[in-house]
Amino acid sequence: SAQHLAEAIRINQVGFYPAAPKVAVVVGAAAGKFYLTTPDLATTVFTGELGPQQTAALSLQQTRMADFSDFKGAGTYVVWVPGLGYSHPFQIGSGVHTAVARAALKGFYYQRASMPLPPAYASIWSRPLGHPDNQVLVHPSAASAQRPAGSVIAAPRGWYDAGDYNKYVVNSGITLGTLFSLYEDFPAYCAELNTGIPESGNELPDLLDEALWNLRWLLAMQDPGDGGVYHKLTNASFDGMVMPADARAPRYVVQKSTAAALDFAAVTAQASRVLRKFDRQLPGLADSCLRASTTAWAWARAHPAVFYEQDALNKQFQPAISTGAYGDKSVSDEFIWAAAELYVTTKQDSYYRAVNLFPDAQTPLPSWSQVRTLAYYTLARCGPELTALGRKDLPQLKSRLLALADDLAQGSATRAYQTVMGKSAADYNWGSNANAANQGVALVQAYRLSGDRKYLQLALTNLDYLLGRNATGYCYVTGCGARPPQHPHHRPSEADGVRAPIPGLLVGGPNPGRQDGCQYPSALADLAYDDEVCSYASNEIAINWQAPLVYLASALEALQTQ
Ligand code: 9MR
Repeated sequence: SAQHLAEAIRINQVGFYPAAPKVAVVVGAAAGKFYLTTPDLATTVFTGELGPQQTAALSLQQTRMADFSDFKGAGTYVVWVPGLGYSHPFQIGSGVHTAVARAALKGFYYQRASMPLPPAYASIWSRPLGHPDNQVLVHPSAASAQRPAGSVIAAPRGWYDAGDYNKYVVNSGITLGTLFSLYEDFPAYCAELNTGIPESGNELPDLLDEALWNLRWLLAMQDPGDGGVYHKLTNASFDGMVMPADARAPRYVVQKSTAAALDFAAVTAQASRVLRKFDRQLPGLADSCLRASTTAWAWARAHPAVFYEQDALNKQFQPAISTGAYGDKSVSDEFIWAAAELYVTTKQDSYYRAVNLFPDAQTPLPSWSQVRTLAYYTLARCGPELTALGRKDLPQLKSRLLALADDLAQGSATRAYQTVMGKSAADYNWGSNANAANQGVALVQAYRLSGDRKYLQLALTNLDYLLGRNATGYCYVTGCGARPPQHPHHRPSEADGVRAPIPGLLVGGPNPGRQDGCQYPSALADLAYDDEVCSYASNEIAINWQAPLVYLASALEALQTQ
């Protein structure tokens, strides 16, 4: 029987909690036994029977389950299937995803603009400062009386959005919202999550120090003259594959938009709430955030339909802008999110009444362009502290969030990969891994509301998905597991001369849209993934998929030790 690595055995390459369900999915195996053994194959600790053959709905792979949930012993193991080979090694143990949670949060440090990353914190990925952003030009599309075209503002700090070096307010919104929500949901766990960053020695949790790096940039994106918020801080066109310090194209703030103002208002209201208890360490910041939030909200109410339309903008203004658009012409959800955060922070009913919180029966999975459910998470989380007006809707919020979770979970137990991810091809768009992670977050929310551990197990299936139990067999986080991406679309990883990509970064994932025109190994929904630098549509890292990975891994760690 074969004694070699079998990529056909798909498994979470990091590992399993002792008491949790544990499955591998085996592609193309005959019926028969499987064995859980030590990595040298010398000692068998568990013997099982492969499940019946199934056809995976999207990849059409012929699969069988290897379920070893009954084995609970801590250690390092492989799954061995006679005639096929053995799997990548993985661990069983408590705290098995700690390193993933920490690496994923550290990923944000590597995305920091305007500071050098010294070897003490960035080891072999250290690099000089890039993008000081202390001399940013006001683009003609953003000109105002006080800030005419060509005037100069400072908006340093922030995280690079993704594989590119621009800073986009809309995408920063959901990203910061997700990280602040992690803190609000699991403050004790977050206080212990140490990432070894320059601020690690201070009194704030590293998660909040990291978030502050982006929040302080975000605050500078507001025009103090009118409260409006620039849609993005960007080059006119994308940089080449160079290091941050070598990217010196002029930087602009461009047109204000309603979506940017509302995402800004939501996040700064939430930040004000979270940072309030650190008033001593951060004097005045919680107040500044709330003032920024209310003035951005007022701007959005006065300008409820100013959309960022890059093509239209380029017909009117020079230089033309060709970087990420994050255009969103439907902002009723952004209004709901901002209103909810302002309501919870201020307890003023006027914010609650300003929007229709339940415009239809949907509870949409969050994405950068659809943030309504972030409002539901926050209202549900802060339920007991709400005014009577908000409390009356708590039963509805709970039933909506449980319905979302139940809807996501439907059929997962009988799918070939037994993950919540992959219910239909609709899960696989640009940034499909954001869907997998955000589904996991939604399931954690359902657990928090219901106390039903089945939702935690369902959330775990999507962490298993991201870490290797999927149709491609990749562990989608750089530097994690045995088969992570080697060539993410990420300028520093490509340009730094270090063979290994920067660690802890989640790539976008399978995307049959293949908008980059690269040579994908497959066009099928859950197989359309290309581990090449070229592939910005399937292999780019981005802060809006990084944040729900941090949330999911951290929440599962926090909850399994309780
Ligand atoms: O995540 C974004 C995706 O939903 C869009 O379809 C795509 C094209 O507009 O853009 C993605 O966001 C990218 C952004 O525009 C620029 N920075 C990298 C982002 C991730 O690929």
